[in-house]
Amino acid sequence: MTPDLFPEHFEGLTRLPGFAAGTAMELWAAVQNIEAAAPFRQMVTPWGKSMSVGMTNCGAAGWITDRTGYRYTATDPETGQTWPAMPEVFLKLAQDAATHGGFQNFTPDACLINRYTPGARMTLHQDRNERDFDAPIVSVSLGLPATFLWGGAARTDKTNHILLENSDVLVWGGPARLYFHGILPLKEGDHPLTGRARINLTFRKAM
Ligand code: MD6
Ligand code: FE
Repeated sequence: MTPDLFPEHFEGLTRLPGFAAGTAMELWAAVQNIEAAAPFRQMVTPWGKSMSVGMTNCGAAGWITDRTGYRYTATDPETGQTWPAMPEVFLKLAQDAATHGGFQNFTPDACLINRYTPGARMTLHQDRNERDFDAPIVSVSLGLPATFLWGGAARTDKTNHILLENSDVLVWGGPARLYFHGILPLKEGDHPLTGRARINLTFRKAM
């Protein structure tokens, strides 16, 4: 299989269609290993709402939310253990993608893993809990397709819709690092790799 590697460029955002096609099965197997040690859970926002997306992490730091706020932690509050190590296949893919997106020497220390089942969504938000906004974010989609909303610097800015399919990768940084974005409610479906789910890996330099 030859993925079409024609990048699409938006302001501060590069979409690499099919960039993870060669490693998708290995990535999915690694997600299942991580899940066995650090299960997906629906975290609670500081406003007391349970998120529709299931989340876990791997790497030295993991993103969490609870009633006291959003932050990165070294340990999983559910298990008291450190987050599972970032698999080599994750790290290499993230670094290769960052290079393709124009960011050399990306050294992610955190990977947030999101699991969407039909109906789950992510409302417009900014990623602003990382220490270093010069580093990009690399985002990998596996399984069911989703519509990514890509806005601007203000929450009320008009949003573009970008389709994210299995093995698509986004590299995001520079002027758009703090732009608002989200995911529309996932449509019903059954994917050969992941079943009734979409998985998103977002790699960040958090600490
Ligand atoms: C998702 N992604 O694709 C949610 N954030 O499921 C994000 O929130 C995101 O894809 C920052 C950079 C890339 C992303
Ligand atoms: Fe985000």
